[in-house]
Amino acid sequence: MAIYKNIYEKFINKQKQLAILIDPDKTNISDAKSIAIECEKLKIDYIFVGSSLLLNGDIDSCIKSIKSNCNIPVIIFPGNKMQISSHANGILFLSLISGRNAENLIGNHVIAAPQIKKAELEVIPTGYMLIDCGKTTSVNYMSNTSPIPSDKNDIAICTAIAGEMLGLKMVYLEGGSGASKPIPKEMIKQVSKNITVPMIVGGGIKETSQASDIWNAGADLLVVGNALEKNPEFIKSLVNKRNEINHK
Ligand code: 1GP
Repeated sequence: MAIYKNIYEKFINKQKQLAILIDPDKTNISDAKSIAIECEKLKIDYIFVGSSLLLNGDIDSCIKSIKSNCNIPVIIFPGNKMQISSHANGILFLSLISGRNAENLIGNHVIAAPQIKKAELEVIPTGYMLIDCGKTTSVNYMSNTSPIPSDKNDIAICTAIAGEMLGLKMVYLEGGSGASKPIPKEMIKQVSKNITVPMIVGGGIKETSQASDIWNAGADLLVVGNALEKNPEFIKSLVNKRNEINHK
């Protein structure tokens, strides 16, 4: 439970956290190596690895390359039940609680459970909530579920509360990779006020001011993917912002 313990302790101490998302389909081994070295230097909290689909990428080699170049915990953020690797440190065991598709609530979990157990990964049960952030994202399409409308704070609040009541250890508000805009601040604020587990927020974060608004609204762990692929320098400014908020 080392990873969750660390996330939870920081959450209790109101320390904001930052994870970067590496997509093995878009990141070759040598890029994974340089990202890992940079993340180590900047003291990124976590590296998430996952992809909606794996066309050419290889999750094992990608994680091995990251692990041999940094000491940051690598957490699988699985796009589907096949994305499991014993080289990672942990896995988000995602229940898509915003949807009503039984496969994403329990079916895939049953299939993946023995592999995950064999891989000896730290399993972090996480309530995954898709929020409509302006366009149909891969996860909406692939999961065959409708996202929660971005102005329906009441639905988001009740869904997150139910997730916590079911024993899920974190709630993940997902705008979708490459979302045109991040999740609204007000929804983040309302959900965070109503739960007592750490909240992850990701999707469509392209500017430091958006990251700072999201942290200040109550997100504990922020995840950024696409924007870093386009502008590797962005990571430095996110780290500076996280440090500034944490040292206030
Ligand atoms: C993590 O899916 C996101 O929650 C990543 O989204 O690629 O838009 O940063 P971006």
